[in-house]
Amino acid sequence: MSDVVTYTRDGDIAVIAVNNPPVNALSHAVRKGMQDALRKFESDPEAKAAVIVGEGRTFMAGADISEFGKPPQEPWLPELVNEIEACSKPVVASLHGTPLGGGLEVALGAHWRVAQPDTRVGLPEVHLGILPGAGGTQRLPRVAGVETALDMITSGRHVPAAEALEKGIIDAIDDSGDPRAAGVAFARKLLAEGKGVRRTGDMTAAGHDPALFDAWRAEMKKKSRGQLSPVVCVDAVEASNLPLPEGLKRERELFQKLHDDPQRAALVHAFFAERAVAKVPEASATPRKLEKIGIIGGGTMGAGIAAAALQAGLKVVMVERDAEAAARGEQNVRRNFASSVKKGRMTQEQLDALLAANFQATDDYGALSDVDLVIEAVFETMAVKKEVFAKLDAVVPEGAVLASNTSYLNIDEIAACTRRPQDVIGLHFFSPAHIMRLLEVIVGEKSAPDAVATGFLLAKKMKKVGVRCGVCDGFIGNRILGSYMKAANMMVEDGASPYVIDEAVREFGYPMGPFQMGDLAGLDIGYLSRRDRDATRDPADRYAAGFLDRMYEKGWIGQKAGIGFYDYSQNPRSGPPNPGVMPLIEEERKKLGIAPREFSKEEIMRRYVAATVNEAAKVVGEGIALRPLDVDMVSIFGYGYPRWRGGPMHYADHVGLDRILADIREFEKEDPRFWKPAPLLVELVESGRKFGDLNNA
Ligand code: T1G
Ligand code: NAD
Repeated sequence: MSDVVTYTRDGDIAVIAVNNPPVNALSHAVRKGMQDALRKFESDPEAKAAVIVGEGRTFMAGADISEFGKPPQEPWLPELVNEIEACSKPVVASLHGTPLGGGLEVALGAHWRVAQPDTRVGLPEVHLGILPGAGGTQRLPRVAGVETALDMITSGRHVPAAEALEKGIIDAIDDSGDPRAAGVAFARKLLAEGKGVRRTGDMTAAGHDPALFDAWRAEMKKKSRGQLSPVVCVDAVEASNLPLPEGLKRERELFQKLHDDPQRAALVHAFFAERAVAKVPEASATPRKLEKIGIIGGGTMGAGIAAAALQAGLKVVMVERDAEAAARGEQNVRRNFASSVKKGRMTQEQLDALLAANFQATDDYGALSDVDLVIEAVFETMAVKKEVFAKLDAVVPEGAVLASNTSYLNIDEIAACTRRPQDVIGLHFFSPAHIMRLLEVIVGEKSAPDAVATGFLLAKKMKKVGVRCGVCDGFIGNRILGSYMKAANMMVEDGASPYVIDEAVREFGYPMGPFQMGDLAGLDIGYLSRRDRDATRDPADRYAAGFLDRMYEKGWIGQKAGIGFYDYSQNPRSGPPNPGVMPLIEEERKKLGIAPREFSKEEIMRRYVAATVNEAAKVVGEGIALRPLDVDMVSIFGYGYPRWRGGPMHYADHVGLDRILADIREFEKEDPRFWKPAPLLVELVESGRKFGDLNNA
């Protein structure tokens, strides 16, 4: 037998145990070991039934994703699952942890399934740009019906054991806490009841209706904004009314089509990158205690951060300027929980109890005397930040971590106004902070490794994706945003319509275009930050924001004013173009003496991508971001970058760095200052390397 699969017998029950930490991925060695064990079971006269079980924290959590793109090795998973199903003696899958993807497909190939109460089953392949390729699209509809299969396979959601039992995916729940014993007991009970094999393939998938599939396909097309797998998953489930062998053949064709599409590589890159971002130099440091946090400021961000902290089980003390503002801060926190109460995820009583037990709003900085970490989220001016940090330095316990949620300001300058710069970091959340998953962890010159590690611990507790950033203006995300926004503004001045730019960017896969996003965040924020920089802006740099200043002066600042680039008078969240914008832009062009020209959507995206990648290459080249994958995660989790493109750096590798550099060199002729190629990009092109080569550095 192999070292990852064992075959033992408990009386007349064979036990096939998989032990391939950390998640029993169905690697080649596991598949081979299982096939050998199955064949031993079939030929073992003493064994009347078999149990398949996973050792450690979970049943098999799927195929080994790290094998994707490599030459497939026999036995293939679909064949192994067919072999399990074809066994002449009953096979029980005993589930615990997260039987996902190929793991659940193995279980669906087995004749019976028993699970521990906290088991969560699912077919999340859609998130990897593929579909369940070992029979899941054919066997799940047979045990649970077409509608459930469509829901689970297109959403990839993890289904708790109780619901799986109700839906017929599993046959029983065992709360012994011992999957091996549970499987053996269940198999014994089967034999005692004279029950034998029960092949899923022989069952019929209930609920087939062509109209249902058309409706799901249309819905997936709308929701997936260009991602292929959700739509193709529907096509695969539709084949489950065919005899199993034909359905499996159809599934294989569709699987291969998705497997060979660049979206698969992009989504697999995103899967591993999402886990790699936590691998930072400070990860070996022991985080400090983290049970109670302070939040300074109860506005948009302070209240969002407080809600995220409370959801993560932390105690929160919010400090505002005065009692009235503190009360307003509490109301803002309550508002952030409103949709959870409305959707029944929690009751009003539970919310009241949570706030009573774990939340305090005050204007007394003294209330921070026992916090482990404090996050400042007050007005974005250096003077106010310094005043607050000086106060914190006086009241917060020694050893606590002091963090700022500043969007742009210099963390080292803020730290310098305390006696403990080693305890100061930046924690840059994204609005709404209780929903957005990105958290930029800013490491100052003097930040201690365990202070940084505490920032990452907070990210983990809040189920956020923490990304390490060095100190620079705008850190990773806002700095790169500044570059592609400037490219968009320059195109508007030169003749492009902001509405066509928004359309092109949406068609690329973003949820919204740059001018829609400006309206959402508020054009006043950009205006105030430009005024902040008037004194330091180099007059040689193109300004390209005159039309935005004119809009600000007219009060067209976006959703919060009901009018911006779009008119929100009918709907606070979306509306038709504001008819006053184009005449205003044409007026600005005249003033600047610019003869407008045509921009195709193709050119718009070449410039948008080039500006993004060029600035991102500077951010990586300067060490602000540790690796290109960190930029990809910031863009995906904080700026709506389409995950199925893998992030701007992965996408740049896909397009070809030489092509992007060629574009930049072409644009450089118009503006050698803005379009100066990033040294790292030039170096990679000259050495024939890719951003991806730097991800394992
Ligand atoms: N293959 C390879 N490595 C995997 C893996 C997998 N399937 N799942 C996890 N890992 C690694 C992961 O990279 C990390 O490594 C470590 O395990 C712990 O993971 C034919 C083809 C199971 C819910 O999509 O959703 O089957 O960073 O940090 O938060 O239809 O991992 O420590 O070096 O995420 O406790 C379908 C993917 C595959 C499940 C555990 N299966 N995994 O979460 O730990 S496609 C999936 C997860 C398929 C068939 C097709 C989660 C988890 P490292 P972790 P976690
Ligand atoms: P906001 O105006 O909504 O809230 C700021 C709050 O700070 C106000 O309630 C104010 O009363 C309080 N405050 C001001 N001075 C104080 C003091 N000395 N002591 C205690 N409280 C004080 O602003 P916001 O949008 O929540 O932004 C806060 C910070 O977060 C800024 O640095 C901003 O750049 C940053 N940020 C904002 C966003 C966003 O999208 N709004 C995103 C990321 C980061």
